[in-house]
Amino acid sequence: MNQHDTSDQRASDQRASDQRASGQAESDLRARIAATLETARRRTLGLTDCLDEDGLKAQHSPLMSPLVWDLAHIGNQEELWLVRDAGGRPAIRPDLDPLYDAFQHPRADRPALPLLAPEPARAYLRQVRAQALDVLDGADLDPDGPPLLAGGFVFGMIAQHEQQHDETMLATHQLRQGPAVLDAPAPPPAPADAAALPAEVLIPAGPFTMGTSTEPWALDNERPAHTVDLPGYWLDSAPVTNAAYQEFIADGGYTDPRWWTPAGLRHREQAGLTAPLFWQRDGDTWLRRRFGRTEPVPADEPVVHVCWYEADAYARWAGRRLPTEAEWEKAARLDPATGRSRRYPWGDQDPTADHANLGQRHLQPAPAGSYPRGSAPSGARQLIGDVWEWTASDFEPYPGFTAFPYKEYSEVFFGPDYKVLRGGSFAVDPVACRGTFRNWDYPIRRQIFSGFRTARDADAPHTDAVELG
Ligand code: AVJ
Ligand code: FE
Repeated sequence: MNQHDTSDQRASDQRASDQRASGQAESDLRARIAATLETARRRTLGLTDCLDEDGLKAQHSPLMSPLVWDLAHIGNQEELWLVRDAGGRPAIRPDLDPLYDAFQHPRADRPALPLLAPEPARAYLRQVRAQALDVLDGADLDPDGPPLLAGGFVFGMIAQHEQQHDETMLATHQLRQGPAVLDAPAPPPAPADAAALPAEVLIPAGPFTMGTSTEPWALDNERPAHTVDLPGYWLDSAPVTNAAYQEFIADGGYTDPRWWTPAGLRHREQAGLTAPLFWQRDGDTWLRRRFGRTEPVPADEPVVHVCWYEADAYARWAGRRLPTEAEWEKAARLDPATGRSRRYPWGDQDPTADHANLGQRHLQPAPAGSYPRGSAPSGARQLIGDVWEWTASDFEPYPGFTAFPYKEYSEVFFGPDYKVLRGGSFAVDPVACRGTFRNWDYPIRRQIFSGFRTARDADAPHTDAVELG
C-alpha cells in the first residue's frame, strides 16, 4: 500500500467512525425526545385523571379553558406539527382543527364548543402519540438538515407546548373550588446560609450576549444571540418574599397612589386588589388557598400570584424598580470569568433537583435563599424555578428576529400589551425553562405562578433593602 492509499484508507475510516458517532448521537437524541414526550404525557394525564367528567368539562374560571379543551388541544397541536408537518402524513382528525385553534375561540367561549369528552380525548391523544413516535423513528434529525427537524426542534417544540399547557392546567387546578385532588411533598427548608445572604448582588457594567443562536430547542423569540451593553445594577439575591410583601400591604402600599402608575391605579381600583390572589385575612394573619387547602402564608417563601402592577408598585415602595429583561438575563447567564453567556445560572448542565424547583415536584415555591447549587456567579439564587419573575420589559422581538415555525407562536404578541416574565416557576418542566426562555402575559394577570425580584441602578443611592430574614 502506498502513501496515497493509506491516507485514503484513514480518511474513509474517519468517515465511518464519524458516521458511527453521529448515528449514536442521533439515536441518543431520539431516545431523549421519546422520554421528554413521555414525561409531558405522564404529567398531562396526572393533571386530568384526578378529576371526574364534570370536573374536566367545567370552566373553573373565565380566565381558563375547561381542562378537556387543553387535553385535546395538546393532541391537536401534536397532530398538526409532528404527524402532518414533520411526518408528511394524512390528517387524523381534520374536523378538530377549528375547535382547538386557540385563535378562533377565546378561553371564555370554549365550554360552549362541541368538545371531545374526556375518554375520546384521551383516545385521540394516544392515537396521535403512536403516529408521532413512528414519525420520530424515521425522522432525519441531522443538526445541519432542514430547520424544522434539525436537532429534533419540532419534537422539542411540541414537548414544550404540552408542558406549557400542563402549567396552564395546574393554574386551572389552583383556581378550581372544591376539595384538594393534587398532592406533593413540601420543598426542603431553606439552607443554613439563606438568612446570611446579602439582600442584593452587584452586576457590574458591561456587555453580554443575550438570546441564543445555538440552543437547538430554543423558540423563535429567544433568537438570535446579540450583544447588549448595560450599566451596572444591583439585583435582589432572591425573589421578594411573602414577609416583605406583607410589609408593603401593612404600610398601606395598596392605597398609596405614590407607588402606582396611572394604569396600575385604575386596575387596582377596578379589580379591588388588596393582596395577592388566593390570600385572605384571618384576624392578624394572612391565609392562602393552595390547590384546595387553606394554610397560613409562609413568611419566607417567594410571593406568588401577583400581577405586574402589584410588582411594579411594590418595587417603587421599596425605593427600587423591576429589573429589565436584559438585566435579568445578564444576571442569570453571564459568566464574568469567561465573558460567555451560559445556558443556566450554574453553567451549561441541565437542571437537577439540586439546582432549581421545577417540574411540579413541589406544588409551591421553595423558601427564599434555597438551591445554593443553582446560584449565579453573582450569588443570586432561584433565578430559575420557584416563581416566574415579572420584568420591566414589554415583549418585543430581538434584533434580527424571524418568526419560526409560525407567526402565532410569538410574533402576534409582540408590542406594549404584554410584559415579559423570566426564569420559570415550580410548575414548569425543565424542557420549557432556560436562561434564554421568555414568557409573557398581560400586566393584570395573576392566576399564573408569578412573583418578582427588584433592582436599582448601581449609581443610585442605597435605600433600606428588605432583609431576606
Ligand atoms: C408562552 C405561556 C404565553 O400559554 O399562551 C401555549 C404558550 N403557546 N400554546 C401561552 C403557548 C401556544 C403561551 N405562553
Ligand atoms: Fe397551545
